[in-house]
Amino acid sequence: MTLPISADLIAEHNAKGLEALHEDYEALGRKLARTGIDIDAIKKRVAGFSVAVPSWGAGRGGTRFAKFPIAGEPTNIHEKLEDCSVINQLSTVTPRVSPHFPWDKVSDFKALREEASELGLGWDAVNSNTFQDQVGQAHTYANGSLSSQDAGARQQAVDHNIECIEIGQQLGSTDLTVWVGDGTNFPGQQDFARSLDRYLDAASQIYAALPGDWRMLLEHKMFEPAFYSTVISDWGSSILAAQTIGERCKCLVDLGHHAPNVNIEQIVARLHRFGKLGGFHFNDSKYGDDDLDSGSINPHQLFLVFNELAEAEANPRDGFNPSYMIDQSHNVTDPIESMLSSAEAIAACFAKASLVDRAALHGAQEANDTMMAFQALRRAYNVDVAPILAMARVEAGGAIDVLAAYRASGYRARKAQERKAVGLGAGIV
Ligand SMILES: [Mn+2]
Repeated sequence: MTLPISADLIAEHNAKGLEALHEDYEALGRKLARTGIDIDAIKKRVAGFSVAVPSWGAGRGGTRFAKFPIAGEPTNIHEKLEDCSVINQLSTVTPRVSPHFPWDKVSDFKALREEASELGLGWDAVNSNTFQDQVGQAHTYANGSLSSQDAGARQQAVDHNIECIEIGQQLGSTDLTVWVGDGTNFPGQQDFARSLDRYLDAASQIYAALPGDWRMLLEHKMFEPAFYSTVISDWGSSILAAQTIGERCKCLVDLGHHAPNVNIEQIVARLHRFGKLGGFHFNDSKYGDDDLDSGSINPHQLFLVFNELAEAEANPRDGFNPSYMIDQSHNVTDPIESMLSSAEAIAACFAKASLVDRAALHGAQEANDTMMAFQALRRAYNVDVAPILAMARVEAGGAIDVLAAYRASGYRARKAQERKAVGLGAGIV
């Protein structure tokens, strides 16, 4: 394995903070022990946690209006993998990359799998793209893809998704994530029932091509690019579709794809209750699908989502295997820094949810002791889990302070010398 950041640099960086980290870890350990929590057990749980990064997240995103590239940005999947490797090396919680096709298309996927493996990376869910036309394609998606009235466009979208599955098999993925931008901008533009019928029929054809150990994850989104109606607009449409399509068809929750102020943690619990919780796209949002960095706006919501996940894990019903991924648009930061910071925010909420005294919470719920039920959550949320995360990272070869180590590495400046410049252009994702 040849990793992009030298182990010496990380060790040198860690040497400066190791003594303070041990002090902080031991102090927190004593504090948690007073409430019967073994800090090493929490650290072990944290060490087992991981979240995938999207290949497209390695590049600068944009708004619907513009994109402002930075020097040293990746220009192809090979360079994106290298950047993803940096994120995993320092954070130790992002060992998988989620690719997007045709954006990440190469001629030899076996070689790409090897290349990733050399960088310490595996592959997460494969993402199809039927929300934009590709040069030379026979049918336009201007009026929809899986739900289009045009049978040719529907077939083309089905075929593309099946091709994504075939690519994913070569990479070693076992999930296909399907998000369609299908919808309308005008009342009356399409018939709500018939467009959903067409979607279900086409999606079922994709499902029929799914290998036995694969899952199909349906990602709903309330609006954008369509601003009046969207075919799979909410978790209700998503679970109905997943139930219609088949057992291994599950729902994927992108935190930014809901109406403002929707209780997402309750949606998580509902989806789990019916065996349809497939995965997450983590990001944060203030107004809509803002794709801001995870935990940057509403870290408490992220904690509450992980609290429901901890409940679900403890009570798995028909199984518990959600796929975790970051899905953000990094418009004003170095994407590597954003994903380092986000991975830490996500792991922190996972750790805090692990600290919740479930017996106390459930006891208070049973006794209708509202304040103590709330306090069971609040006590865990208030704990600064940074020493646990840092210790887990150090033990796995990562950095105590991920951002400081990244900046000390001079990685981006080095890439600015090596890589060709990314063009300007409209923003997407
Ligand atoms: Mn998403």
